[in-house]
Amino acid sequence: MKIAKASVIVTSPGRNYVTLKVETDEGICGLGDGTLNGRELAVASYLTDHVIPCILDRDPFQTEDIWQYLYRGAYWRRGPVTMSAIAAVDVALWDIKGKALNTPVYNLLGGKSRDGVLVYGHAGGKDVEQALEDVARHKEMGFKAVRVQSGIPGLAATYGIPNASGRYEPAERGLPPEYEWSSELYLRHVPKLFARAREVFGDELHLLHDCHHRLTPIEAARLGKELEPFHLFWMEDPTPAELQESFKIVREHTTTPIAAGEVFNSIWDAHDLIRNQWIDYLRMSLVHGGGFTAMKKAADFAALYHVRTGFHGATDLSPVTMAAALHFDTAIHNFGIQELMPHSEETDRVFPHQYAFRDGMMVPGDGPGLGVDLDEKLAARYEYQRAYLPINRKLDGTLTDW
Ligand code: CS2
Ligand code: MG
Repeated sequence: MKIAKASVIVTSPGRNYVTLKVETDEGICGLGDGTLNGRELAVASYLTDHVIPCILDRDPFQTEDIWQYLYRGAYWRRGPVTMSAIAAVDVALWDIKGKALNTPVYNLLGGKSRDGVLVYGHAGGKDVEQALEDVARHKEMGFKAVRVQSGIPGLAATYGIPNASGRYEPAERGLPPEYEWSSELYLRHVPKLFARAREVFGDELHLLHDCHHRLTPIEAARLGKELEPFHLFWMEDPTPAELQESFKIVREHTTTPIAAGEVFNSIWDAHDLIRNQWIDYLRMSLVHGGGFTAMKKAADFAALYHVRTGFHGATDLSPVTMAAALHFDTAIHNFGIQELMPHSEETDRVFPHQYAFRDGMMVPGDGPGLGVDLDEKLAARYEYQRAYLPINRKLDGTLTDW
């Protein structure tokens, strides 16, 4: 079997997605996601102009060799654009393998290790009580794990809080909006949020929180320590991770579990974090981490150090990545949890899929390949729309981490 054709489809059913469709000479099609939020067209061009010409006529079963060819062969290694493009190819080829062998992708990754994948949903509100109402709504829907974010008294708007439409979307159309930030106000507020959450919901519900890379290591250490009585499932991205050793400071002060990695694109971004056991959960995703071929190795490496996976699953990762993640989560031994931010109905219509949510868990479906499709006619109706993540400034105007 040979790769006969490959094309990139950019569509915007509510938000932008970049999808690679690979077709073989035997008529089998595979899909891969190459969406990089706010930088989508760079990946589309990388694929169309530089990658597709190099993969035509190759054997789609040779995922290891093709991965190495695109990674080592390019000379310029790593980076989110490169790795998202490699992931799109890799995931599409695994989809083809599954379809050619008439088996779900999880069977190619080791088979089922569990019946369902534990997922966490996003609860948010402009203040504590509104956030708790949203937690209650998630509990009613069946969620066993919920991430909780709330507005901070004294700050006009902050990360993860639903907008006027009632949804929180990571990216807004037009140029980047600006949010304001104060670590002081945030640190004062968050322990109160979780104290109330435990008071109202008791001990059983898993609670998570995302700090979104905004604290210094010692501030993160303080927060982790103050959250200890509320037994969080994890505290995410407590501090930026370029300097991996800063996690040592956080780790040495607190037993609150730590998750990091949604912005990583290579295992080298997490090498020290893992081998020093400074984190508990690796958030790298299949789309930004280079696909199944790379992430299987990353997960196996993490397993040696008791680190489990907790893949990124915000709406800017397309249903193709969600399907791929669920196959991966079903198969690997050191799975921890999967993020689930449901896509809009428009997006789900463009990407019909087999995966489903049942009683706080997700299942990938048992059809061949990934079990996700792309309705190209419908996709063509939604043109690309420029959109960006917000940027963040301290109260004195200094640009800070988003
Ligand atoms: C977030 C995301 O889901 C998460 O944990 O941090 O909302 C993130 O900001 C976006 O996916 C970035 O594209
Ligand atoms: Mg996050």
